[in-house]
Amino acid sequence: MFPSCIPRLRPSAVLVLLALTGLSSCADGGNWKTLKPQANAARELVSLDGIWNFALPTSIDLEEDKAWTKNIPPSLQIPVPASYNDIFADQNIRDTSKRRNILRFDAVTHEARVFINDRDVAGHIGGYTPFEVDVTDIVAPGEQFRLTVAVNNILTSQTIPPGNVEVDETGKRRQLYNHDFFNYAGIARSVSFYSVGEVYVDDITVTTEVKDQGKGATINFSATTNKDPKSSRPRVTLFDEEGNEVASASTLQGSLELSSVHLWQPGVAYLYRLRVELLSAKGKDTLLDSYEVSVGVRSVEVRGNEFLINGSPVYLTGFGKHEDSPVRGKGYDPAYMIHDFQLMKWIGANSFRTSHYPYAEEVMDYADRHGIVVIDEVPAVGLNIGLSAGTSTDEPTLTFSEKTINNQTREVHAQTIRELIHRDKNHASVVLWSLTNEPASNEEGARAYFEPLVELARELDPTRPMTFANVMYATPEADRIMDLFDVMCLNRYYGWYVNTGDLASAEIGLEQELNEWQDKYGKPIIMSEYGADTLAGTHTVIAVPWSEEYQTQLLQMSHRVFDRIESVVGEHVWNFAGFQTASKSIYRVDGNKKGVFTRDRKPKAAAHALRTRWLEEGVRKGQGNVTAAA
Ligand code: GCB
Repeated sequence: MFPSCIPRLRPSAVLVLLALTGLSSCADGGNWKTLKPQANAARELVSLDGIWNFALPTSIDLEEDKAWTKNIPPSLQIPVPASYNDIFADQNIRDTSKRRNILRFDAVTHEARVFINDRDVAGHIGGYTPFEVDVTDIVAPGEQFRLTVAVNNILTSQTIPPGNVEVDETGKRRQLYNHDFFNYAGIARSVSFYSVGEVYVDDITVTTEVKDQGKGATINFSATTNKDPKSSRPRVTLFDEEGNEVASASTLQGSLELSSVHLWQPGVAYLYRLRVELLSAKGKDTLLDSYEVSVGVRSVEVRGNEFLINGSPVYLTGFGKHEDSPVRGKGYDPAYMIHDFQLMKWIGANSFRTSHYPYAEEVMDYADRHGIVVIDEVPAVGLNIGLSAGTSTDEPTLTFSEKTINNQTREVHAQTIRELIHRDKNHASVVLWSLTNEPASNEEGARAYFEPLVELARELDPTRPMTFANVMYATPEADRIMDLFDVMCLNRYYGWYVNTGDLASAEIGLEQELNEWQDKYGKPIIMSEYGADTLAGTHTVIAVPWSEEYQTQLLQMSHRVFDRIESVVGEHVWNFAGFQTASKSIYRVDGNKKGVFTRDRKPKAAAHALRTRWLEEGVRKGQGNVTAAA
C-alpha cells in the first residue's frame, strides 16, 4: 500500500551511486539527530529498499558531472542495502496537508550527497550512522520525483577511518588505508520515508538506576520535541513485557519509580517499553505523535579491577566481529545477522565488540532483546600510520601531525562519537564505548589528540565506562593514554605476529605483559583481540601456523594465561568469522582468516574448542560468569 501523504519515487526509480568521487563541497544539511523510524498510529513508514540504478562518475568533480540532473539508465543496477563493490564482475499516511515527510538513510558509506530532482538537499559525512532530511517542502504528497545519492568512498587523513589516495605510475588513483578490512562502500543499510505530524518527538534519552539490591529501580527519561513543548501535552507510559502499564507521567522530563523490577541481565534480557505520546495542547486528547523505546533496566560499573553489571562481576566471552558477508559486503543482511547471533549462542558467547564501526541498528535491537553484551565502537580505526594488517613497517612514523592525523581529523572523530552515542544511548546491551581501535597511543601527540575526545564522550554519556583497543606496540611503558580510560581492552597476538609458531614463548610473553598492565593500572582487562589466521581444512599432527590445530592451541594457551590473571574480565577472540580485506596486502589470502567460523560461517576446530570452554567447562569458576545469549 502506498500512503497518500508520502511522495512517490518514479516507477523507473533513478538513483545513482558515484564511486570514488571527490566531493568538492562539504556534505552537510543531513540531520544526524534522527530516531529510528517507526510505524504506529501517528507515524507512517515506507521502505525505499530495493533495486536502484547505478553509475560511476565520468569525472572526479561531482559538480562537473551533475549526474543527479539526468536519468541514470538501468544498465547497471544495485541492491539497497548492500555495498556495491562485490556486486559486479567489473573492476572498474492520513491528512495530507500538515505532515512532515522525512527521508532517512540508515548508513551511506562513507559520505553522501542527496539530490531530489535537480536539487542538492542534504549531505552526511560518516559511513556507519544514520541521517535524515525533511523533504516536506521539496516534494509534494503523491508527486513523482527523482532521488539521486552520490556516494564517496575516499578516505584521507581527515576522514574517519583515515586513509590516503595515491596516484600510481599509470595515473590510476589508488585508495590506501591502514585498517584490515575491505573499504566497502555504498548504501549499506535501509532507506526509508517516514511521516510525522506537525509536532513530534525528536529525541528521547533513558537512563536507569538499579536500587534495593536489584529489587527496585528508577527510570529517568528526557524527551524533546521539534516545537515549543507548550504546543502539545506529553503522556509517558511504561509497559512491561506483557503489555501491562507499570508507571506513567505527564512530563517530557522526569523519573518513574518501580518498587519491583525485572532487571535486564546478560543472557536473560527483559525489556520494558517506554511510550512517549504528544497530545493536543487543548481540548480533546488528539494524538499528535507517539514513539516507543525499549528499556532494559540494568547498571554498569567498574570497581577496582572488576566489571559489574547489576552489581555482580561479569566475565565476557565472545568476539570482535565485522559486518561482512560474501557478495553483500557490508550491506545489512537480516539472515546473516540472525545466523551470527545463533552461532554465538551455540558457541557460548555472551558478548561482542562492534569492531571497528557502529553496526546496523537492527543488530543493537537484537542484542537488547536477547541479552547480549556489546562493546560499541566508533569507526576510528587505523589511526596508526606504521601499522598495516597487524604488522608494523620499519619506517619511522608520525601519526599525529599537522600533515597527517590532525585537529581536523579529531573534529571528524568527535562527530563520530556524538553520532554513535546519540544513536545507541538507549540500548541496554551497550555497556562500554570504545573510542578507537589500535591508535598509535605510543606516539607523541596521542595524548593531546585523545584527551578532549574522552572528555567529550564522558560529557555525552556519564553513565557508561570508556575504553579503547590498545595495539601491541603500545606496551605498558610506551602507551600514553591508558589512564584516561576505565577498562583496558588489549589486542594481543602472542603466538601469531610475535613468537610465531612458538606457543611456549608466547605463553611467557603474554603472561608477563598482562601482569605489567595489571600492576600498573589495577583496572579490568578485556582481551579484545587474540587469534591466528587459519586455513579451514588444514590439519597437522604438530600444530603449525595456519593449521586448525594451531589456532585451537593458540587459543588454549591464551586461556591458560587469562585464567591466571585476576584482572582479566573478558575474552574476545579475533575474529568471529573470516572477512574481506584490502587486495594489496600479501599477509592476506582472499581476506583475513582468523575467524573461528569461515566467511560463510562454517565452524573450524577452534569453534568446537571454544564451545567446550565457554559452555561445558564454564570459564573462570567463581567469577560470576554471565550465561550465554538466550
Ligand atoms: C588487529 C586489528 C584487526 C586486524 C587484526 C589482524 O590488531 O585490530 O583489525 O584484523 O589485528 O588480524 O591482524
